[in-house]
Formats: sequence, structure tokens, C-alpha cells
Amino acid sequence: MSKFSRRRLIATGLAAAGGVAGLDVAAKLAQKYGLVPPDHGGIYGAGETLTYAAQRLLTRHSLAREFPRSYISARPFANEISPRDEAFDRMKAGGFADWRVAVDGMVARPRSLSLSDLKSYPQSSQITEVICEEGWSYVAEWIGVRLHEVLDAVEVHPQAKYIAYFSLDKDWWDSMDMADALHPQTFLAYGMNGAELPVGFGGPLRMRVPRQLGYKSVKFITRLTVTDSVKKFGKGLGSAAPEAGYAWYAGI
Ligand SMILES: Nc1nc2c(c(=O)[nH]1)N[C@H]1C(S)=C(S)[C@@H](COP(=O)(O)O)O[C@H]1N2
Ligand SMILES: [Mo]
Repeated sequence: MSKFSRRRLIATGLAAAGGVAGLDVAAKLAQKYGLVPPDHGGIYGAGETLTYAAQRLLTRHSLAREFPRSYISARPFANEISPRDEAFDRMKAGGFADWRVAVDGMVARPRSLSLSDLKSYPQSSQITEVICEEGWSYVAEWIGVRLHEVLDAVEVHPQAKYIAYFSLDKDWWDSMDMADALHPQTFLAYGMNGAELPVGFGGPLRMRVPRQLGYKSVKFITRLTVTDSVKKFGKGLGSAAPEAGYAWYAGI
């Protein structure tokens, strides 16, 4: 059987397993192919597994929609003010010259990167939509560096499976698998709509993961850790989201 038809069979199997009785089958298939999300388990576990595994098998190379410049929202909604933190205010007063993002874990060359270090990597931009799980969205231009570039610079070990990312906002951290980490639209964004990234939108540095819901696009990024398991962070569910009842994998 060719590799393609085998993959199609797996995907068909997963789709057919969509019924309640089939969720168990979906979970077993996903287990076999290493597609079990870290928040799998509990009452909705099999459903989360089905979503993640089906998306990975069917749409692994797809891109989030990119828009023409005329679609950029005139009044985008920032759902947050700056972190209430003295150190943050001091860094802001200094134009964020002291902002650092640590890149560590399963890498050959761990680094602590300033914004100017990040700006020395090739710059990319995208006009994509932030879609909140609460039902609102906006389109903006995001300017930054592909996470892929940063990961290449630190030389990720081949055993690595996830990138966990952390914010100055202690309540916010998340993780993504390597497929999303290396995805060409996954950015560390330091600019928005032709200017520096405003604090309300996560400045000076936020993650942009346009293939997933807005909550994966964590603001005020201070650390990236490359890992083969996310079990050791927080409650072991892969991000703060499942601890609050949201899915770790939020593909759109
Ligand atoms: N640090 C931090 N990151 C965060 C949030 C937050 O409150 N704090 N909110 C998340 C949610 S739920 C969404 S929908 C988007 C909203 O991005 P925006 O403020 O640019 O609209 O940011 C995400 N990243
Ligand atoms: Mo959100």
C-alpha cells in the first residue's frame, strides 16, 4: 500500500470514528501515530484527540488565510492592558532595550535574545486574523521573525517535540508541537501595522500562531523552552488553557 493511501485510510478511520462510540477508536489510532495532545484525558479527552489527530493528518501543510492590506481592521480590539508589573514599566520607559527572551531546553546553543538580536534575523510579515474563542476577531499586519529562524539559530535537538513558551504575565504560558513551531506563519512578532508592537497587543514581543485560536498567541514573551514532553510544566496539560477548560490544541 502506498504511503499516501495508508494515510488516507488513517484519516478516513479517524473521521468515521467521529461518533461517540468511535471516540475510543480514534484515541487508539492517535496513540499509535503519536498524535495524542498533552491535555488528553478526562471526559472530553477522546474528543480533543480526534480534533488534533484529524487536523494533523488532513491539514498538516495548510496555511492560515492571509488578507490584502485593505482588510486590516481600523480599530482592532486589544483585550488587555499592560502587565501590572514594576519591572515591565521600567523596561517600557527604557524602550524595552532590556527585554530578553531566553531560548533554552533541548538546544545545542541556548541564548538570551534582545529585541535587536531578534531584529537581526530575517524579518517576515503577514496579514492575518486574530480569532478569540469568545467570538470576536480582527485583521492586522504582524511583523517579526519566524520562530523557525530562532530555532535554527539555537540548533534544536532532533528528539524535541514541543516548544513551551512563557510570558511575563505568569498566568499565561502555552506550548505547541514542532509542526506548528516550524510552520512558516508562526512568528515572534515585534511589530504591528507598520509600527512597533503596542503594549496592549503584547508588545514588545508576542507569539503569533495564526493556525490556532487567539489564546495561543501569548503576549509579553520572555522564555521559550524546547522539550520532548510538556508534562513537567504547570499541571502537565501543555498550557494554562486546559487548566481553565479550553483545549490545548485550538486549530482553526
Ligand atoms: N499574556 C497574555 N497573552 C494573551 C492574553 C492575555 O490576556 N495575556 N489573551 C489571549 C487571548 S484570549 C486572545 S484572544 C489574544 C487577543 O489578542 P489581542 O489583545 O491582540 O486582541 O491574546 C492572547 N494572549
Ligand atoms: Mo481570547
